[in-house]
Amino acid sequence: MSERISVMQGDITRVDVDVIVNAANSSLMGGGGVDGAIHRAAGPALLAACKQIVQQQGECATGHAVITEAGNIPVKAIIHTVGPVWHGGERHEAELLEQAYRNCLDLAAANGYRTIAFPAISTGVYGYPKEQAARIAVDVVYKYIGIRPLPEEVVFVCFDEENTRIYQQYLTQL
Ligand code: AR6
Repeated sequence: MSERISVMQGDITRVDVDVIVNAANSSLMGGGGVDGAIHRAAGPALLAACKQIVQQQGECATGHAVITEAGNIPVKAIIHTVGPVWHGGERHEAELLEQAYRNCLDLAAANGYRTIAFPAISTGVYGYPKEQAARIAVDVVYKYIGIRPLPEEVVFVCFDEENTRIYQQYLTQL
């Protein structure tokens, strides 16, 4: 089963999968980091789609996820989730991060997508300790795909070397 999970270093907007995940904020109006990169690559159609969602159902709460078109990025869809801001670990951060990953996997599966790429949610601006975040990401995905057919393949796309090394280390332990 662990052959269904892989790690690579790079830019998530350039990965060949059905759906990519964005580490967004609750406003869904874009931002820095991976969110900025995705909005830049996708173009204005993505912002318009996000605005429509916020108009219809309000902002996206921490741990929740929504799905949109992908604009100019050559994937089928983008799933936007909001990871927790790290406050020291006493504010349900782990639970919220697990929830974020699980909701993304649910949305991908519900839409029939076979391959999904995740960034290291919350480990940039939101300050989640990288080792702890990687363990949660890998554990949630491993358990999820262990009992479900979809998504068939999950790619963790790390931007920095530190996260790449951490993820590789956890994956070899599976
Ligand atoms: N591809 C893959 N990963 C990336 C890319 C990229 N192109 N660019 C950065 N990363 P962050 P967060 C990595 O800060 O911590 C935004 O402003 C980065 O190295 O993007 O969840 C949102 O609007 C890090 O490991 O997201 C929110 O306000 C990881 O992506 C806030 O940041 C996550 O870093 C969300 O903070």
